[in-house]
Amino acid sequence: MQIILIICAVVLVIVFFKKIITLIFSILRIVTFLALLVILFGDVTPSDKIEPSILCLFLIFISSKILNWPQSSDYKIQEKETKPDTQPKPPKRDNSPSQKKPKSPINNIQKFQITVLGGHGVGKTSLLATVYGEFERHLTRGLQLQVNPSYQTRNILNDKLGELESALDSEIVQGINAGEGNKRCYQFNIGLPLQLPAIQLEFNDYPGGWLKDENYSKEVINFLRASTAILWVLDAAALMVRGENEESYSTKINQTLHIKTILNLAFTDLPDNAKKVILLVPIKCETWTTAKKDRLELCVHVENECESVINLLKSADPKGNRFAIAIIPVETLGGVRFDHLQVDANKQPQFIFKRKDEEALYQPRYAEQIFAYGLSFILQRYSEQSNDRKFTEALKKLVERRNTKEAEGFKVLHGKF
Ligand SMILES: Nc1nc2c(ncn2[C@@H]2O[C@H](COP(=O)(O)OP(=O)(O)O)[C@@H](O)[C@H]2O)c(=O)[nH]1
Ligand SMILES: [Mg+2]
Repeated sequence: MQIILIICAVVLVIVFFKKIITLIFSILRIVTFLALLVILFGDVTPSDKIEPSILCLFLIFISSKILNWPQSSDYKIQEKETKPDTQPKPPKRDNSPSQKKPKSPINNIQKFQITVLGGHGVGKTSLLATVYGEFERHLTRGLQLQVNPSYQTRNILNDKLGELESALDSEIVQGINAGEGNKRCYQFNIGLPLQLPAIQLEFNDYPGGWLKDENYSKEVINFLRASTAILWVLDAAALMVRGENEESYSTKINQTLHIKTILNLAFTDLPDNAKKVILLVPIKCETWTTAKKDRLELCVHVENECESVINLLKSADPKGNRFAIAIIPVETLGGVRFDHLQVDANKQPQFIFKRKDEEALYQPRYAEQIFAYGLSFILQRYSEQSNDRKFTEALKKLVERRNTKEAEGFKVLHGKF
């Protein structure tokens, strides 16, 4: 009993001690301030004013620091929770009343997952960087939409954009390479201008190696099942160019068999309410987007390469209410052309690209179509799920900006966009 009383007394003294310290410093600040006024405006010779004034200012500064300390740290915590560009933390599973925090506006953000698939070095990261760069450059104009990448996403994609811009300076040699070993995750927050973001896009860019490995492929399959959009990136040169004996290197470079296996597993027995947009994106296609004949041929190659997956989705959704599939060719460099195919010492193919001519520039084309087709699909899902029509205007504009010309290589293969 005595011990409890002693503990209570100690706690009370600590609490009071804090209060008393605060009180003493408040009084000190007021007294010093009054003293400063007297020194400055009182009957004191100017040379005698300097030292006492400095002492008073120092005391005011110290007492303010001590008194303001708790408020400034509180402010920092609040700033962290409401800053629009920060990423929301995953929701905690613990729902006990003591753990519940007031709902911050950023918690209302709706997440959409996007999977980026393709073989090593086909250009997945280049595509994302170009889409991001084009959005920053052109699309925000008049679109009533604000797109903010997370800090890390901005850094990685800006670095990649720098790499792409200087890629034209020398001959580009592309073959079968080891590629990256890690998955990359990119996040963008989307909202109306000057408002808190309403949507978070989470892109997972999977390295080609994950598609072959059974342990890793499970994660890819789960992410694919939960994804609203899938970007299937294909190397156009590997689709269009044949070797000396007419052999195609597409299966090897585009890793078509592994991707098809994974997509078939992921898309089997999807829930009835699952809606997805699948964009088949041939890149490195500058050489085949000038002549109409080449564009149509590229489309045919893409359709043939992805046929089994397209058919699976079509048979699961004959009316096209749930799945939308389109071919969207993107030129992430623009100023280069395919020159020739060679074989290295290990008999592996190498595709050589060169600058179109001396004046040719880094000039990406059609990257904005990924937004026109993909983001508009996601905004529609957002409106349906949240019953919120705030993006109607942006959606209208995105739909207007879609390129629907088959003669330019764009083709809707299934469903409604
Ligand atoms: N010819 C050509 N090469 C490109 C194009 N876009 C990217 N590349 C090159 O493709 C290579 C691999 O790109 P990257 O995005 O890292 O591939 P990832 O492994 O699929 O992410 C780089 O050397 C790029 O310079 C393009 O539009 N045309
Ligand atoms: Mg990459």
